[in-house]
Amino acid sequence: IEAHKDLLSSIGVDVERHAKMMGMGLEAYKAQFLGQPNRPKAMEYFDWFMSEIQGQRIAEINQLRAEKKPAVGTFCIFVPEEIVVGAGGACYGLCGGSNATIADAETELPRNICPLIKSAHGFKLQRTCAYTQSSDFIYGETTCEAKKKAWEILAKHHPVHVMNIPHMKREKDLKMWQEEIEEFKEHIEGVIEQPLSLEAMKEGVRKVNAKRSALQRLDKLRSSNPDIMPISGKDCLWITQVGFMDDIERYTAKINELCDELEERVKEGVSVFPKDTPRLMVLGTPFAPPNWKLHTAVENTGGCVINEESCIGHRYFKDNVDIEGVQNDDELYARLMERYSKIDCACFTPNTGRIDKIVQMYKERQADGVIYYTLSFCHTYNVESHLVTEAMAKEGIPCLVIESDYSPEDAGQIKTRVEAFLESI
Ligand code: BJ8
Repeated sequence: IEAHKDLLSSIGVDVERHAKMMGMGLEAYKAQFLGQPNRPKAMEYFDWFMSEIQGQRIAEINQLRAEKKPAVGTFCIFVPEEIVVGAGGACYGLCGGSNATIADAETELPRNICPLIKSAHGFKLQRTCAYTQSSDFIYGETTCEAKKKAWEILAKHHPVHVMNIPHMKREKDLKMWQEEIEEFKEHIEGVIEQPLSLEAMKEGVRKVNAKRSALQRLDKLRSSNPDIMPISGKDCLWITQVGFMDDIERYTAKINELCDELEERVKEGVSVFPKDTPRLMVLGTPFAPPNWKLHTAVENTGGCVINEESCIGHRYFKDNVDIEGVQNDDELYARLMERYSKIDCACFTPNTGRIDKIVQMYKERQADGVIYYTLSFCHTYNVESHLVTEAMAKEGIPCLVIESDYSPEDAGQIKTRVEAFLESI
């Protein structure tokens, strides 16, 4: 970061406060990640990324901007990154996982809303997220009530566009959704000041499909063999988090390198956890970095996380976009809409497909239990937990529900509850 001080200052980052924040983040990373036993060698790259998360990567993004390529910040996996990547730009997740910005956010937002929204808002007020500061605009969406209204306040501080995501998936809703994707493309054309060709967009789809395929490969390797867990759940969570920030081609190559190593580990029977370790799936709201609290609690108390049914997880990479036979822009928008409307966020009603998927994933992975995790005040996931836990009980699947925020105060209590849960399964 020291090497990029001038750049950070030129994009409006509060350099001093930012350095303190990064210092805390690095310490937390060192304490929670580096001491894990027998980590794969390929994790070195992801450790390096942590050290350059607000340094070299920010320089790369700003280099793209200097070349008139778009830099788009998001808080949701509904934003079609294929179009940004097709335009040669970067589409990334913004900071929103830290408790350290919440007090500032509460000067403008109510206390009793989701910590993710408050944290992100606080990062903007403090000017301590170099990704936010580097973005041409933030692309918001109308998924939950709190986000939808918070964009109006965030727009006082940074350019914001909002994508209207429907809450049902009827034909008329999907038609509107497709139009929103087209409008998004027009915004990107506004940044690059030239039309974006069909071929460029298809190239964007190919690159994002390759990234998702690599993550699908990792998901299989970490969870398919009940006796061999070749990598920790916490490392996999971090790897997925990195995917929301890193250069797409470098990242895809690094995931595939890691997967080659994990394949060898599986062949040789190398596991980072003992054979009878309870294997858990985590369901629910996203884990924005540095929110590693739940994974740390599970893996420090004798369990292992084998999958995140989350937007920083399986929901993000489970489906690719099929562009076979696409002849024109409208057909491409339709294929993007088809893919994005498969996302089973709790903002939809009804959302029964999510429950069927959870049961199927649980059986395929031969898991031993699930933890339903929601951020406090996330009404959609909190309410939907009733339907999910009911379905889990019907299937005989052990389930623990945890609601938490970003404060460190409940870490001990979560650990105790996880410990008791692990003993019971
Ligand atoms: S597709 S889960 S990333 S909206 S901000 S809904 S936690 S109260 S992030 Fe999400 Fe897109 Fe859906 Fe996924 Fe709840 Fe908080 Fe709202 Fe949140």
